[in-house]
Amino acid sequence: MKKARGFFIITGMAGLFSLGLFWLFKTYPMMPLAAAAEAEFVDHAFNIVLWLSIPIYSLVMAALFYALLFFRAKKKGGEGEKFDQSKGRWVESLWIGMSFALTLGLAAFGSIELRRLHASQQTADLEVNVNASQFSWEFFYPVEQQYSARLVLPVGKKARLLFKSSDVIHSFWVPQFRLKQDVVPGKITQLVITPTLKGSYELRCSELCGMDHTIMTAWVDVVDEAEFNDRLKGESW
Ligand SMILES: [Cu+2]
Repeated sequence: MKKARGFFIITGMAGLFSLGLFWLFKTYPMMPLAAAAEAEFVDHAFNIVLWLSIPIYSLVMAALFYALLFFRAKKKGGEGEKFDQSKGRWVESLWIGMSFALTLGLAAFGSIELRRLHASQQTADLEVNVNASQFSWEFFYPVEQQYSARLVLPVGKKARLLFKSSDVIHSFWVPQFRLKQDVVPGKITQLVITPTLKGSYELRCSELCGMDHTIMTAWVDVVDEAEFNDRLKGESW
C-alpha cells in the first residue's frame, strides 16, 4: 500500500515536473540563431540529450522530495526512516543497468553524428586562410590574393577555413555556426562551414590566449554571391 502510494506520488510529481521543463525549453530555446548547415548536427545532438535529461532529472528530484517529505524524522531530535537496500537490490540494478545502456547509447549516437559531420566536410567550394595571433584575426583569400580584417562568406557555399596561429593556441568560434576549431601553432587545422543565413556574426576566440583574449573578436559577414565577388574585387572592401 505504502509502496504503491510512493510509486504514484513520485511518478506523478516527475511527470508534472517534466511537462513544466519541456514547456520551458520549448518556449525559451537555449541556443542562439542557427546560421550554418553544420549547426543542425550540434542542435540535434543537444536536443536529444536535453529531452532525455528532463525525465531523468525530474524523476530524481521527485524521489528526493518524496524522501524529504515521507522519510523525515517524526519528532524533533529523532531520526527519519532508514533505508539500506531494495529487496533483491532490483532498484539499484535497474538504475545501474539503465545508466550504462543510456551512456553507451549516447556514445554510439555521438560517434555516428560525428562521422556524418566529417563526411559532409570532405569537399568545399572555396578556401580561406585564417591567421590567429594575440589578439586579432586575419583572413586571406588565396585565389583572389586578398587580405581582410572581416571574414566574408557567400551564403549557401561550403567554405573551408584553414587555420594557422602565429603564437599560442586560439580557437575559432562563431556561436551561430556552432562548430569550434582550435588554432594550434605549428600545424594547420581546418573546418568546413556552410552559412545558410545572410547577416553579420561575431567571431570569438574561445581559448584563453592571454591578457586581451576577451577582445579577440572579428566580424563574419555572410553575403550573397554577387556581393561576395564585389567585395573580393576590392570595390567595397
Ligand atoms: Cu585567442
